[in-house]
Amino acid sequence: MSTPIPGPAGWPLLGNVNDVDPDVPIKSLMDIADKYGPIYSLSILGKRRVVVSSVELMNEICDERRFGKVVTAALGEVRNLTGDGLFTAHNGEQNWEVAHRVLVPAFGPLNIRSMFEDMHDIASQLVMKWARHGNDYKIHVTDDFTRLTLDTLALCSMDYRFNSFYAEQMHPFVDAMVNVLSESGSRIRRPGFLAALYRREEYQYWKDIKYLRELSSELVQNRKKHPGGRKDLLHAMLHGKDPRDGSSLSDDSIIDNMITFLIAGHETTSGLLSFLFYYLLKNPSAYKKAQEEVDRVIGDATIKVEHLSKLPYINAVLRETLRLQPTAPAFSIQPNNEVDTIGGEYTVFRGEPIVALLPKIHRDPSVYGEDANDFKPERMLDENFNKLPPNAWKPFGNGSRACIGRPFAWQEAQLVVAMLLQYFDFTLDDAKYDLQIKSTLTIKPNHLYMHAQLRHGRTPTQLEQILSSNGASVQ
Ligand code: FDE
Repeated sequence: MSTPIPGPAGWPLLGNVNDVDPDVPIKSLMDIADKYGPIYSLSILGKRRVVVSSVELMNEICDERRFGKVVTAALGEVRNLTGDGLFTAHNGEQNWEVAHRVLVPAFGPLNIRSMFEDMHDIASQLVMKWARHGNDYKIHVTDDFTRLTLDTLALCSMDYRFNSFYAEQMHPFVDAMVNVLSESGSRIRRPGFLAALYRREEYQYWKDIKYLRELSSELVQNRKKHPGGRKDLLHAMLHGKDPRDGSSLSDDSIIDNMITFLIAGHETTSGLLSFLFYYLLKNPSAYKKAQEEVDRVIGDATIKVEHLSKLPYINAVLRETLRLQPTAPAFSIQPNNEVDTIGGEYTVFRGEPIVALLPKIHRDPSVYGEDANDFKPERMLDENFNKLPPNAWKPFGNGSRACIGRPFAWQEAQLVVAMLLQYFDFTLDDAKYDLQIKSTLTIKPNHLYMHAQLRHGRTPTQLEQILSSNGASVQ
């Protein structure tokens, strides 16, 4: 016997469009879960979606023998830019298979370690910007972290410098990318027959896509002409061979994936860093423990890659931040078979996405207890983290389609958090600030501002000397 999946009643044709606020869709989905429970269904413009928000159901839908990723909603629109690149490929697409096998070693621990100096270089630029501006400067937290993550990705993946810290305006590549992403979100909310009314937006959208692909193509051709000695991700894509049949990536596939890394890695990682500072600033005892750890392990030394594995509390802070605020807040799967049953009673169909609502799954009281909504890094220290039931913490997605950039993002975040705590004391601009969330494809804090005071009475010039003695380009 199949039980109907609960959910809010919708309007004819439109379905539940009005139940999901386009400005805060994730909050809407969480509110509906509070009302209808761990599984509910919505119909959006004639298409049904099932939303899951308990660890028990998550455990079932993470079984790749039964379920696989489906590219839907805004992610489906992003395909116009990145085609069958890793993030936007449908399950089983041939180019995903090849790119995945070629890129897994490139994102492996040794390669990521070798990117440490480049990551340190960009992190030093951020540190110097805040040092030079001084304590009165109101830091727009998400903006500066986005500059950091974009510049880091572009440098580490294709040896390109956006130099975002040296310009008031973002690089045109970044503007075009941000526009395509935001349009991808808007396009799914307007039925195709309305496209004619949005001629200006459509024109800009396709123009931006063309520009992004052309610039990426130039970078690829340029590298082919002047190979140099760099072993970055572009190098891996140009020279890597699929271990299965020796095939390599086409130029188109390389371009798809170059843009993919920037898209998949910039807002997710910058959101993580922004939420992390919000939580530390709101939880002084956690802040103190994190800073004490940095002082004890790194002290006054220049941070080295070896330090990163010795910062268990900061690791726990990162995990706890992504538990409460998984910056890629949902992913969608569908049954491998035409029909399946979940929770022993609910029928689900292929073609109807099942959405894993991570911020709810990550707060399931049956796993995290009654204080699941509180920020408590201790619960994420290795000894506790390793005891979590399977699939209770999934901010990097699932199985073969999980985040390939995880070690990259982790190393970058560890480094940046450690450096910032080492050199600055932070305060919120408005001590009464309460978290507001801005949703696009990802989530990040809205209107979050803070101030940074150099520690130990250092001057910016002294800091510059310390950082440039380590080879960072901070002049
Ligand atoms: C992916 C990913 C995911 C899954 C999604 C789905 O399923 O749909 C997730 C959830 C994620 N990712 C998350 C994240 C977070 C963070 C912080 C990050 N992420 C970061 C990063 C960086 C980089 C570079 C990246 N990232 C990348 C990526 C890619 C390429 C992908 C796809 C994979 C496949 O193959 O599919 C992802 N990522 Fe991430």
